[in-house]
Amino acid sequence: MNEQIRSWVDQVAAMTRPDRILICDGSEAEKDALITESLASGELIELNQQRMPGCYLHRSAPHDVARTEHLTYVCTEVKEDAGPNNNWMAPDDAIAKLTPLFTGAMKGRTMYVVPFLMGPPGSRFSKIGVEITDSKYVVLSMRIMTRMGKPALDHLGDSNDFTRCLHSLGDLSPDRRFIMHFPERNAVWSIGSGYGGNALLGKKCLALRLASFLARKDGWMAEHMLIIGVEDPQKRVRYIAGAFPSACGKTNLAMLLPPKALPGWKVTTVGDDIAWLRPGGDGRLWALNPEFGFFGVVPGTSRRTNPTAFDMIQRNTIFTNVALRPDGTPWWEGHDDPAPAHALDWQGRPWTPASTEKAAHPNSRFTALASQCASLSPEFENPEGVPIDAIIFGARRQRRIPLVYEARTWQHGVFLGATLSSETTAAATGKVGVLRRDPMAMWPFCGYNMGDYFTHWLEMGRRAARPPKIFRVNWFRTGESGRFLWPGFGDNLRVLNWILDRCEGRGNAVDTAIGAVPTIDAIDRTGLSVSDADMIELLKVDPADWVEAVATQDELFRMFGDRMPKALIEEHDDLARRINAAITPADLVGRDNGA
Ligand code: OXD
Ligand code: MN
Repeated sequence: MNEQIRSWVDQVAAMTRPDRILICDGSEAEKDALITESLASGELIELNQQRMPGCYLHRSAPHDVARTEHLTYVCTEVKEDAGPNNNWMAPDDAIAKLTPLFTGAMKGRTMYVVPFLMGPPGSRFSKIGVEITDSKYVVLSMRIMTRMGKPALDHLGDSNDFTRCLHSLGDLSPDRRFIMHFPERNAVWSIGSGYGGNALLGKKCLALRLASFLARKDGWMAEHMLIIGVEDPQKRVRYIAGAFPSACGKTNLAMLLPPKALPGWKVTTVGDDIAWLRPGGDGRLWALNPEFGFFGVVPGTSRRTNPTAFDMIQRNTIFTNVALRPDGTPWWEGHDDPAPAHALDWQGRPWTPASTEKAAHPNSRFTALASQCASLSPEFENPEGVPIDAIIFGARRQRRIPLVYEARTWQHGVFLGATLSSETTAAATGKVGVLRRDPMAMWPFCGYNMGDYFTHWLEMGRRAARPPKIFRVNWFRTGESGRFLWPGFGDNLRVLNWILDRCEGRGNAVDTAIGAVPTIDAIDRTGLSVSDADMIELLKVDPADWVEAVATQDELFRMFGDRMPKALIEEHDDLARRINAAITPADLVGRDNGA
């Protein structure tokens, strides 16, 4: 055992005072024992093993169902380094606040030591973490989401270069819940929550918040992005990375099944949530997915919407907060099967279709191994990653934002990412459906001042001689009656194809104030019943509608004061000029410019 790990384990044990310490090796025997104990304690409920072998249900505490951003801190020595995008506490104050909460927290419990590897084994880009936790659910989930145990220890050797991730369920009270990041000390302390994003510390905490901090220092990028390969009928594969806020369909896009009307096309999945990107010797950006599994939103997952994910979660899957049918299989809103006449809801209470509450929690989740995903890319384990042709920024927007448009330059693309905003979802606690700014979909995950982050993005474009082209997409634009204008899901491939055409100097577009928008016939609609009128609406750029958007962008940029790069302020001023030039006074009469 690595001596540094051992001495840290001793220190933590002296504080948390567990009854037992188990160093996890990631073996099958260890998994079986953890499952047996979890079934006995009620932390897991066995699902129907004939129909869904290796599948279990976990019910969380009712108030511990999503990320709690207001209890999440970035603890840098200097407050400004965390920025207005993060809650901040001085590192020593944070340790002083959490030490009493951790003291004796593991009495009567087992302390599990979980070494884990983020990234492919043997990759010079991979990172090691060690999570100490008192939750069996966390251990079993880490076993799916990361390369746990031996591969991590082999990669680490006797080095001290690992992230110290300390987690305890504590008493699960939101009053004593904190998720504290110490980027300068390469550590995370999380207490009071068993929820994935708060408790599986390899994911949002290490692979995004701490990694983004490190990436800026070392000249790479840690992003909240999916990575997909798009294979054309000639079998040529090009890669796209896409940033979307939580619960905006990244997993569906990552596993896109092409429509029948586009034979010979195929999408392969490299990742659905996190991308680490680096400039390669060829001047391109290369991306890898540091995770080993998928932690996806369950409601809405069906054979119709995402058959690949649906098949993937029929075995060896942990479900959290879904409903349970009498035959021992799970159910959720948006399942292909109709609502059962009787079930237990996500809290284990009797439920019928007449119930006013949802059967599954809207942020109920599945945790499944990437290796079970039929569309997994053959490059998934490639230690160098894959070369990225295009970056897309997407969000959930009913109005204003066209189906797709293209940035004029890298700098303009960074501006499009920086001004991303989305209607909120159930992935974080708080009101759902409210518009909020979410630059690069990283607002909750950027481990340092976002003004510096924007500067870093600009710098990365300068460093890569052949950076990807950048696009904005919006699958969620609605018409007058609130009807979605675009079918989404597999048909999004049609938009990706236009994007890839543009990367090669093909594909028709018109220049508008906001960027290059496809002409009405530029996106292939073969076999699709989207009318010309709907297409016009989907691609419409109404300058008058953009006036308010420009004003609120200004508010965002001001938040960062002198940390805000001038180049993006210039982009903003340029947009304002272009909008004003395109507008006629009549456009502004009698308009409702809300959200
Ligand atoms: C996630 C999230 O779970 O973004 O991926 O919240
Ligand atoms: Mn995410």
